[in-house]
Amino acid sequence: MATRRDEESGHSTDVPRERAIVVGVNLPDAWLGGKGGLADLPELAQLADTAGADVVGRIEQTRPKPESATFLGSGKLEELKELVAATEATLVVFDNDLSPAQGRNLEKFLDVNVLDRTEIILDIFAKHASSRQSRLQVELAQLNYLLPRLTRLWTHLERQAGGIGTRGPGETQLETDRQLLGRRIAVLRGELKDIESTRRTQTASRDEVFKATLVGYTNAGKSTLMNGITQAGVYVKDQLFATLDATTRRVEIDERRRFLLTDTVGFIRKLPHHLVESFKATLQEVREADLLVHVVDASAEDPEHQIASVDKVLRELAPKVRSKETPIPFDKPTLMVFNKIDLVDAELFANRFSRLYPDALFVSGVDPAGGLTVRDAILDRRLGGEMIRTVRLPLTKLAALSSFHRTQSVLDQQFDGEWCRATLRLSEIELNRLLSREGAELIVD
Ligand SMILES: Nc1nc2c(ncn2[C@@H]2O[C@H](COP(=O)(O)OP(=O)(O)OP(=O)(O)O)[C@@H](O)[C@H]2O)c(=O)[nH]1
Ligand SMILES: [Mg+2]
Repeated sequence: MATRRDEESGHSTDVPRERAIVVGVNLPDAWLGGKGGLADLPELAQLADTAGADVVGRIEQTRPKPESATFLGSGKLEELKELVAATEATLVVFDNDLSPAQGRNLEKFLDVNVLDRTEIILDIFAKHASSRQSRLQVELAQLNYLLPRLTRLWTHLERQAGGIGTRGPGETQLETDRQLLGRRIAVLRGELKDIESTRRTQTASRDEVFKATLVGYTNAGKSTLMNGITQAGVYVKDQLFATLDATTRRVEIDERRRFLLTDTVGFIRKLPHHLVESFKATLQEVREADLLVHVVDASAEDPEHQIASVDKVLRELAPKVRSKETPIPFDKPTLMVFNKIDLVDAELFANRFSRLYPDALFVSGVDPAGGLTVRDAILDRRLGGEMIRTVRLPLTKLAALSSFHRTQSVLDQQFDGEWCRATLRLSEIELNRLLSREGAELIVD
């Protein structure tokens, strides 16, 4: 059997590659409140490969709804069993999420490990987590996922210890009961909170500086662009979820032309909810950004689908911003960047997408000029489009006006009790920043 050295985690053990069959059930879009839709077997195969399995077979089925006990219908299930035998598969991976009972039934019938989409993504995250923060975040996501599935985990581990899907806290939590798991979850939450508050103290002094944050589908080329713009030396690899930790670097050409750029974890279609929850601290970078730089892989089979998936995750994050930190809902300014343009017919592609996204950039991150184009566009957005607006600001936040005073951009200022009313010359981004971060309110005359 093929072996592979686990370079990312630095472990020197040779991990045998599993042999996987990928299975997808196409369901009507509306099934289970929008959780249906078409399966994406090429992407699932990429996920399986990143997790450490060679894909030896594929099965796809279209159904009006899943079979309740086994997800697949009985005919397809027989076909799958035969394929498992013929290919000597050790693992079956479903693109759909399985209930604990479905997983158990399938494993019993097929006599191999069965994982669903969430489990395989959690496994990749476990494998790639290297910082203390990302390890805690992954463990929290895994425990939240395992809690309702403890019984299944037991039978699963009895069959084969150490395979895909059993990495991480699985082994160490084997003897524990639900209560113990609950306690561990509370400890993890506490530790993550501590890390987050330390990070906040460290970044408080950066508040004056403009923040741009790279977001996008996994493998779109965010880290490549980050390196092109900042020489940060971030890990780049042709695999899914290469980056799990947010990295921030300062870009400074001169005193006015400067900003902070942050590289973040990639998104994916149907990102497991446990991960979004656990990675809140990492995704905080997205909430704090003045400008989102949405990187899209132009060579992807369906770039629009990827854009929609990223927007969906961003929207999931947004309500939390609105309820707590931001009294006024707002859309974050976004710069669309179509990357890997060297892999497609550039003219044809730009023609098609510039109609939908008139301000988008079309670049190649592996070409140094690509990074520079994105850098200059960020600076344009930072400095361009000034307007005059009046805001009401709590007196405790007066410091937020100091940069406007320095650049003679405060046109009028009046005090009224606990509030200051100021008329400012500012960019859209600066306005959003006052509204979202400083508790300012826009006064519409
Ligand atoms: N041909 C080509 N390849 C690119 C380009 N940009 C990035 N790549 C390649 O695409 C792969 C993924 O790049 P990354 O920068 O790691 O992508 P990412 O968005 O950071 O991915 P995650 O961290 O996994 O979410 C790497 O193999 C890069 O070398 C580009 O403009 N052209
Ligand atoms: Mg990356």
